[in-house]
Amino acid sequence: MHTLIRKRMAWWLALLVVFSMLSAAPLAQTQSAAAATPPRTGIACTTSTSPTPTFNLTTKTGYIQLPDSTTMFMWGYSEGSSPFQHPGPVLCVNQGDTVMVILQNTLPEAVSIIFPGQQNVLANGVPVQPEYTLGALSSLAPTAAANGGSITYSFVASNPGTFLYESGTNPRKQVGMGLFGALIVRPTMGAAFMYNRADSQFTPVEEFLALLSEIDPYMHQAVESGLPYNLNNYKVRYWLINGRGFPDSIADNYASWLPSQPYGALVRIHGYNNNVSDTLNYHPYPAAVRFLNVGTEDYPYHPHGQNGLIIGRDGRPLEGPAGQDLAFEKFAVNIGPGQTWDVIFKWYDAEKYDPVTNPIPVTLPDPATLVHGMYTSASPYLGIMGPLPPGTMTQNQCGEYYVISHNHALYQITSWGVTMTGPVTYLRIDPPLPNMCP
Ligand SMILES: [Cu+2]
Repeated sequence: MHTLIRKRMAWWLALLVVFSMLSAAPLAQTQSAAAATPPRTGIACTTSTSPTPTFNLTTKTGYIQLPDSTTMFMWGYSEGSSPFQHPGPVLCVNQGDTVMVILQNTLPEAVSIIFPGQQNVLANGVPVQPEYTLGALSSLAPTAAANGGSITYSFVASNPGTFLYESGTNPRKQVGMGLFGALIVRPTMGAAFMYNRADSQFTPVEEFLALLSEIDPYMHQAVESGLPYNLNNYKVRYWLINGRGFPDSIADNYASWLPSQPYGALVRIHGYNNNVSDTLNYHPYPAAVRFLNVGTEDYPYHPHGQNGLIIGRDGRPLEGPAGQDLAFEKFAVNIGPGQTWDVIFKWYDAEKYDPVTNPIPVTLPDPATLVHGMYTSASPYLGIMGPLPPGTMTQNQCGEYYVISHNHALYQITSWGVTMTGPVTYLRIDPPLPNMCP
C-alpha cells in the first residue's frame, strides 16, 4: 500500500473524484485540536488562552493521500495527543502574547522547531543557540532528543503577520518530511486586521491560507524504510496547497475522507460592495489570503481574473518609516522559499448584470450548444441557475461563480505527472445575501 507506484490516472477519473465533492461534507467534530466548530472554508485556527498561549506539539508519523492515489509517508507536528496531521496546526496568537510551544518528540532522531521572524526565542528558558555535533552545525535550535525527548520554546509575538514554524534540524530532510506549519499573529487592532493599519481590515470569515509545499517521494520512501537518502538526488514530484492537491484542495476543512489533511483551500467569498449607490451594505471589507512557501522553489501563484493588493511580506507591513502606505497591486504572487505574503483582494460585480433590469447586451448562445463544466450554473448571471441540457450534471449550488486560482509554474501543478492536480484551487463567489447557497 505504501509503495510509490506511479499511477497515471486519466483526467476523467480525477473528475469523478471531484463529482463527490462540494456535496456539503459534514464537519468532522472529532478533531479537538482546532476550534470547537471549525469553519468549512477559510483558516481553521488552533488557539490557546491569551496572553500566555501554550501549544503542545508532538512529532508523529502518518500518511496523506495524493491526487494520483499514492499514499505518502510523512512526519508532522500534531497538537497534544491528536492524531497525525499535515501540515501542522495553524497556530493563531495575539500580538504581545508570550507564546509557549512544548515539543514532544516521538521520532527516531532529534528534532527542533525554529520560528523565523520571531525575536529572542528561548529554549528551556535560555536564548536559542545552534547545536553542534563534533564541531559541525547539526541544528539551528536546541533539539528534543530522539524517541521521547522534550523541549520548550517561548517567545513574545512582537509583530503581527504571517509566519512559518518549521524544523531547524536537518531541515532539508525534516521540513521536506512535513515538520512545518503556519503561525498567525493578530495585531493589537484586532482579528479583523492583518496589521496595525486601518487599511488592512478584512472580512473575518473571508480569511484564507495558502501554505505551499512540496514532496520528493523517494526521500519519503527511504525514511519510511529506515534507509539513508542522498539529498543530492532530491527531486520534487508533488506540490501541495495546505497539504492537499487538487481536487482535494477544494473540499471543506476536516473533510471526512481526508482524515490527516484537515485544511481546505477553497476561497469562498461574497462580492465586495463599495458602491455608495449599492443597496447592499453587509460586506464592506475585502477578503484576505496569507501565502506561505515552505518549499525550496519559487511558487508563482496567480488567481485568475483579478489583482491582489500586497500589504505585507514576511510578517512586516509594507509601509514607509512614517507609516506611508507602500502596498502595491500585483497579478501573480511569486512567493519565494521561506517567504510569506499577505494579500487582500476585492471582487466587484462591476456591471451588475440582471436578466430583467440589466441584461447582458449580446445574444447569448443556446445552452444546448455549449460544453458545460462540472461547476456550471448554465447562466451568466450571478445567483441564477440556467437550464442545463438534458443529461448534463453540475456541482453548482446557487448560481455561484468559480474562478480558478493556481500555481502558474505549470510543471508544479502535477502529481508525479498527473496534470491539473497539486496547488490549484477555486475562488468561489457566492451571490449576495440572502441567497439559497447551502
Ligand atoms: Cu492560470
